[in-house]
Amino acid sequence: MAIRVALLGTKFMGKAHSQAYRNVNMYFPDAPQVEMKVIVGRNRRETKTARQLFGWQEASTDWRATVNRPDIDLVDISTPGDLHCEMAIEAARAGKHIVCEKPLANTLADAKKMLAAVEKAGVRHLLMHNYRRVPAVTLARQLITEGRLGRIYHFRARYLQDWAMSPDLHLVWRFSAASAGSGALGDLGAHIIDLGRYLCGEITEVAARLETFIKRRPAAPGSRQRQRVTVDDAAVMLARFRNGALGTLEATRFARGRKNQNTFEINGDKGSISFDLEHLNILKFYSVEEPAAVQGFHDILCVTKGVHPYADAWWFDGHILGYEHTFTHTIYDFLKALQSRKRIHPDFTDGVRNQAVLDAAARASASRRWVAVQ
Ligand code: SOE
Repeated sequence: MAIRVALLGTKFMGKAHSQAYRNVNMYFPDAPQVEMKVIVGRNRRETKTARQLFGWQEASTDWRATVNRPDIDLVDISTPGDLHCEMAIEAARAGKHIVCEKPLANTLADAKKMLAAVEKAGVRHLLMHNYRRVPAVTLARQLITEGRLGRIYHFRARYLQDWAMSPDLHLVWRFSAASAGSGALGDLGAHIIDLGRYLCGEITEVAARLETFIKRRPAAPGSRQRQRVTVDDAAVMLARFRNGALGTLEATRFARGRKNQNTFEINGDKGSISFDLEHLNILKFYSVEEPAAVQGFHDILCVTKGVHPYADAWWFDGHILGYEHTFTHTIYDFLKALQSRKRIHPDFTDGVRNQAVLDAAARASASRRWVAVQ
């Protein structure tokens, strides 16, 4: 039987998730089919347009009624962070499986409540960190798990954007702690924290510095009234992993020219890997196991069928993939996990752990000390 989905959210992430459900139906016939039942937004007209464009059967402005409908199996929360907790708790109580955008919540306390709710209800839960399912990143994890890098010493990650640099940009929800929880830290830092945990294991301690470069912004587009920005524009972190590795993580909305650059390098005693989202089909790999004469970072083009993760579903060998495929892969794995009842990663447990690192980073910045991750 098809899995009947309700999507809460009509904006950027709503669009990405909608496309993922459509793609799974089209390209992954081994997954349970999805029925795209209802899309929910705040604004009636925008939601109707999104319904039509994204391919949903119905549009609604009442998320609570939708979540409680008996003909919905899975609730996808793609809204700003301040709604995640209430929506997830309601969906769990109604017995629905849940997909939730990152970061899981705006506070560690809310993230824990969400985890408790899904565990109590016995429903399945996925936290959408799409970058785990870039094939090159999945391959990176395989190489590390196989011991090809040996003991890991360094995780060095940067997530850079520049959209917030104009002081004339008004106070959108992403600049408000009440709606977004934090700024670059939770929006971008959460991704590289998640990648760090996925690839190198748990983070036990952090030192950090958050900075808000533009402290007041127009209250509305073109307004002369300025209101306080209550989140960070940039966050830099030092981290220590449980396995002894050291991490440096930088997340900023103030890297002029960088639109969405998400990169990491990992160094181990037997090899290194390096990834850059702007060249997402490639994983760079260096191995001391190669003959000395040919040692060097080389490019692995991660789109070979039968070899690379997810390649079988798409095109001929070497026909490259993009940003949107990462959401499709994540939703595909979740649907397969629902079918097989296997655990999916990242789930709300990962969400709580990621949130604990975000929380520790904020406390470390405020106290100017190293802080243990709770
Ligand atoms: C905006 O900064 C944003 O869309 C994030 O919210 C996403 O999580 C990130 O992957 C791309 O940038």
